[in-house]
Amino acid sequence: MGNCEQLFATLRKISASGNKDKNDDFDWEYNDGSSTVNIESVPPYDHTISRPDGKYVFIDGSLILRNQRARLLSPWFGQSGVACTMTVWYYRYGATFGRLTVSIRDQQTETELSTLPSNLANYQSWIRQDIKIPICAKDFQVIISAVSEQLDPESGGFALDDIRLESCSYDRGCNGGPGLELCDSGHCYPTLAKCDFSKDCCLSDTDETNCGKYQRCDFETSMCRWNQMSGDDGEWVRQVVGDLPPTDHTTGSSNGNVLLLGSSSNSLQGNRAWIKSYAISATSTTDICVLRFFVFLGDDSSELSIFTRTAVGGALTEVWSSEDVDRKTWTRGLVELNSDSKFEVIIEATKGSGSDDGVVALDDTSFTPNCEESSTGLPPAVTRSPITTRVTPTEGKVTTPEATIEPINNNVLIIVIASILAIVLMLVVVIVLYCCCQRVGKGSSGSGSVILAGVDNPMYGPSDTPMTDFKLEDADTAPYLEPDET
Ligand SMILES: [Ca+2]
Ligand SMILES: [Ca+2]
Ligand SMILES: [Ca+2]
Ligand SMILES: [Ca+2]
Repeated sequence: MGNCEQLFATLRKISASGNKDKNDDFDWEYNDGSSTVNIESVPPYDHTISRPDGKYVFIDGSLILRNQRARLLSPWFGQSGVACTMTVWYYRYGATFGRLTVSIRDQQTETELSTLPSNLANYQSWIRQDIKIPICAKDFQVIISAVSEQLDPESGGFALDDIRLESCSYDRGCNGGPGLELCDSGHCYPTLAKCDFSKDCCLSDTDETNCGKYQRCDFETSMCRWNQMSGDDGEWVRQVVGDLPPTDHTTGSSNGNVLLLGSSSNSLQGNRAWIKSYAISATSTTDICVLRFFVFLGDDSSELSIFTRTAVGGALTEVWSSEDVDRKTWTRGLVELNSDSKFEVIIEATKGSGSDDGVVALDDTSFTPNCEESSTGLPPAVTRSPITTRVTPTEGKVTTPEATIEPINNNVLIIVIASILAIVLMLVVVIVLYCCCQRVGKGSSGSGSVILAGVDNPMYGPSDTPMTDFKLEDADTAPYLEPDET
């Protein structure tokens, strides 16, 4: 049960004593940098020192039949930690050979971890590939296999160099300290990793037990304390994962549930959806409130942003954005939340460009115990100030969840006032027209109907004078009556 890094040091530079599998079909060959290897287009230099006399291993496709395989074995390891990664440099040369895979095996099973890319772009150059070793792997061996897919043996294949494992040790005997907690196994883990739905203790579940004080949601049966909001372009949907992401974070299975935006065909690029948290009490400087979560972004234009606000409809402050997050993988996010007054957290997903690839998925949110629920909700915004301040000053994006509600009310008010004014104006016009008609009707005594042609109203007939009590009419009567009387 030794230190992974020490054990793997034996493979840091490929040596002639590299482990060969006795049960495979052919062997990785060792190029010790001498000029005895005489195969066309075999790597002309190694990766370690970039020199013709550098050392590496390779396979010679001209000697290998279809479906035959060569396996390079690591030593056996006792216990990996939670962040163990294997790095390998590989080189494709000559005729297209087949597949290069990395697997892990214990005493019972062998599991393929990765098939290394064989596209044209990485032909005849040294390419780095990182492979994550399953967390807390125990009594295991790593295997790199080349499998022939050639119809006929041809010169060509793969070369390997500089295989190493990083961050693989699982040190015991930690005494804790500021920002550290102790696993039952004697290992230490960061305090901020407690109850975050991510295993940080091997040999026990110390860090993921006794989580009652944490406000957590794995989205398996409900949205917990998260609420949908209006004023955005749609809703997050709690659902079982599909093509993307292929597994949720909680269970790591295709049956797990996540909160998703963008899987349906009616979700368009740039569409946004918001959820908000419960109201959280003002924070103190000593006991910070932290939100942990896991996000899966489908393509480069999918986005997740996190804001806080201290009033309903009030200004939003961006506290986290996904600009540097890797795509198509579950990524852990962590944001410290500080506020002098009670606040809510708003999580915004923005659909990316790909119809299927542009998804945004959220899983396993957890607030630390200092994110205490406020006994009352947020007050409404006193004045409208739809200005978003960003932690990163490089962009000036303005996002105002629910801020659109009040402008809509203002618009309604404007429409109502405008309607009333229009009706009053129409009444005035009708009255003025009516007065003119009355005048003309009386004045011309027979020709008034000509002026009001098109207005079908017998009241304006030549002999009809029912409106004599109308003051304005009275005042104007004399001049118009004059012609008739003369
Ligand atoms: Ca080398
Ligand atoms: Ca954890
Ligand atoms: Ca919504
Ligand atoms: Ca889940």
